[in-house]
Amino acid sequence: MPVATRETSDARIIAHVDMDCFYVQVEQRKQPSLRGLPTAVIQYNSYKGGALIAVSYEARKYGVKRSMRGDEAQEVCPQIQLVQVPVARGKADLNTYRNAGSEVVSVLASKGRCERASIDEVYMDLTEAAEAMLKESSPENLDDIHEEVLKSHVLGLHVEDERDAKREVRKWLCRSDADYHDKLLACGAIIVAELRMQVLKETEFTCSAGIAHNKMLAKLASAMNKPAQQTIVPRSSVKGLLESFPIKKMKQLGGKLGSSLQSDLGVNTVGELLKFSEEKLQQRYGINTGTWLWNIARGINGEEVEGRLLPKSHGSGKTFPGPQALKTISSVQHWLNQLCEELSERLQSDLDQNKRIARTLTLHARTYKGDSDSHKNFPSKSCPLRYGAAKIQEDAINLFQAGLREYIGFHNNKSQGSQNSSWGITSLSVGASKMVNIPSGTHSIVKYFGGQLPPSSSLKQPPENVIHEAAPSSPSGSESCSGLNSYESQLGYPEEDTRVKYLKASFGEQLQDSSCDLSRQGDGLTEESPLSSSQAFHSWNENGTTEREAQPEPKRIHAIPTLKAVVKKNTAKEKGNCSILELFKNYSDQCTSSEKQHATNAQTGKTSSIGSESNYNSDSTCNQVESLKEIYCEAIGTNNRGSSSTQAVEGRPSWSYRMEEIDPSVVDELPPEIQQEFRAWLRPLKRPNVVKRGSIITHYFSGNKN
Ligand code: DCP
Repeated sequence: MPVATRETSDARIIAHVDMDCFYVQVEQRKQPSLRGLPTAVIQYNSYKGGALIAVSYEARKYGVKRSMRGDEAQEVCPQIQLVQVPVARGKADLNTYRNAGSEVVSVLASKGRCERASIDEVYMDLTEAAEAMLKESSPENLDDIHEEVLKSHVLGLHVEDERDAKREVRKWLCRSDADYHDKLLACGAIIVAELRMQVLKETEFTCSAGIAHNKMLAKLASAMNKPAQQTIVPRSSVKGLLESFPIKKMKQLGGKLGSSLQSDLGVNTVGELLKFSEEKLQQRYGINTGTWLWNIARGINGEEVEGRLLPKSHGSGKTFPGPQALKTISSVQHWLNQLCEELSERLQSDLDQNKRIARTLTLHARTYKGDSDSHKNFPSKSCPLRYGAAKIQEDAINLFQAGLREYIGFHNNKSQGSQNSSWGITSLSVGASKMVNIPSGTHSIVKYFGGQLPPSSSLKQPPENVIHEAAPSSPSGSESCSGLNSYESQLGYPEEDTRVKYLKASFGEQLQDSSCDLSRQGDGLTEESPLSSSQAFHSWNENGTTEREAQPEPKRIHAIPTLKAVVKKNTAKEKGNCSILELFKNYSDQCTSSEKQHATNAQTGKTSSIGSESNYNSDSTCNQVESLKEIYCEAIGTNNRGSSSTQAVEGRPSWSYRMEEIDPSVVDELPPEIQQEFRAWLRPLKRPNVVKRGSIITHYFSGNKN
C-alpha cells in the first residue's frame, strides 16, 4: 500500500529522466544502419514473430505497438526492422541494456543525487545545483539560453502559435517577477537540458525528462512529451495537470487500489479525488493510504530521491506461455537451474563490483488456471539466500515444491516427475532482495558470516532484535521443508541464551560449515502474498544476465587449510591487504577444497593443497579465519568441526605461527572483545594451554557458557 510522505515547505527541484524506446536505441547504437528506420526489439521466442518489447518512434508512426507480435507489426509496417533480444540460457539476456542504462546514470550522477528507478529511468534531486545556479546568476540575467532549454514544454504556458513557442518559453524562464519556486524550476530546466545533451554526446542515447517539485509530478511530466524533450511543471499548473489525469495511470494506482477508487468511489481522474475529505479516504483505505490519496489529488508528494544507483534486488525469470507451460518437476528444475545460475552470477558480480550481498531468495511462479484451481495463485515463497549457484538452485526447487504443495494440495503432488494435468507453470522467476552493503571497515566479519550487523556494541543489544532482523519480513505461512529449516530447529540449542545462539549462528556454526551456509537464520520458509512479493522487486529489479563466467560450483566438503600454508601464501602475496569482503567473496567458492584431499595430505604429513591455485586464489583470507577457528579449537583441545574433520586436524603438523604472519585485518575485523583474546593467543609461540573458563571466545565459537 502507498505510504504518505509529508512534503517539506522548501522548494525542491526533482527531475525524472526516461530513455526513449530504450532497447531500440541500444540496438541502433550497435547497428547504426538502423538509425531512423522503423525498428522494434522482439523477444526471443518465434511464436507469431515474437513479442515486441520496444518500438522506435518511427515505427510508432505506422501504428506499431508494444502489444503486437512481430507478424502483426510487419503487417502494419512492412519495412519494420525486427531485432531479436540477445539470448543466454534459453532466455533473454538483458545485460547489454542494463550496462547501457548504467552509462546514462553515470553521466547524470555528476549533477545531483540519482535514484535509478528502472533499467532506463532515473530520478534526480537537483535542488542544490539549481539553488547554486540561482545564487550565481538568475535566469533573467542569462543572455544565452541553449535551444534545447527553449524547446522545453512548460505546463500551463499558453502558446498561441507554435512558431512562438521558444520565445514564450524564454520569456517564462527569464521572468523577473517569477516566484522563487519558478525561478528554481527554470534553473532545473537549464541543468536538465545540459545533462540530456551530455547523455546524448557520451552515450548516443536520447532521453526525455520531467522537471517538477516532486517525484510524482516529475514522473508524470517526463512521459508527456517524448522523444527527446523535456516538460516543466510549475506549481500553478499542478491542478490543471491532475484534473483530468486518469486515476489508473498514476503510479501505484494501476492495480486493485485504482480499481477500487473507480468502482467504489466513482473516481476516474485524479482531480475527482478532490471531492473526498482526508477522513473519508482514511476511513475507506486506512490512515496512511487515505492521506496519500488526499495528497496526490493535490500534487503533494514528499518522497525523497533515494540516492541509489544500484538495483534494490536482482531477478531472473522466464515465461512459458500456452503449450510451453511446464508440467513436470524435472522441467521446472531444469529452468530453475538456468534462472538460478544467472541470478548467482549477477549476485557475484554485484558483490565484486559493489560490495553488496543479498539476504533473501524469493520464488514466484504463475500457473495456468485449471478448473479446480481457478481461484488460486501459486504462492510466492522466500527463504534466506545462500551464495553459490548450487545452493540457490537447491533452495529454489525447495521453495517451488513448497509452493506447489500448497497450490495443489499435498496429495496431488505425489506424482512428482510425471506428466500431470493438474498444474502447468506459465512463468517462473527467482529474485534476490534485501541487499546490504558489506563495509570494508570493522565489524564486518559477523556480517560476513551471518548477514547481520553487530558492531561490538550491538552484541549487547537484545538478541531477539538481531535474530529477527534476519528473518524474512512476512510473518505468515512459515513452513519448514527439507534444507530450509527454521533458525531455532537448526541450531538445536534450546537451553542456550539467545545471544550465544546468535553468535554461533553468525560465526561459529558457520565456520563449521565450510560450504558457507550464510543464510540459515530466520524462518526457513516464508510465504509472501503475490502483492508483497512483487513489491519486493518493485524498485528496479534487475532482470537478465551478466557476461561473467559461471563460478565453479562449491563442493559440499570441508576445507581445513593449515595456517602455515595460509600465512605463507598470504604473507607472500597479500600481507596487509586482505579484507573481509574478499573473505566473503571467496568463502563459498573457495572454502570448499576436498576434505578427502585434505585428509590425505594430513596423513602423508604434507600441508594441505592450500597452495594450489586450483583450489585457492591469493585472497585466502577465508582460510585465515578458518585458521583462527583452528587456533581456538586447538587451544581448547577440542575439534569443533565435527567428526568428519577430526582426522585432518589430528594429522596436521604442529604449527609455529607468529602474530606478524597473520594478516592483522582478519583479526581487526572481529569484535574488540574477541580481538583482545585472539591477540593473546596469537603471541609468538605462546598460546595458552587452557582456555580461560567463561572466555568470550568460548562463547563466541562454541557457546560454552561454563
Ligand atoms: N521493456 C520490456 N518489456 C516490457 C516493457 C518494457 O522488456 N513489457 C523494456 C524495453 C524498453 C525498456 O524496457 O525499451 C524501457 O521500457 P519503457 O516502458 O520505458 O519503454 P521504452 O523506453 O521502450 O519507450 P518509451 O520511449 O515510450 O519510454
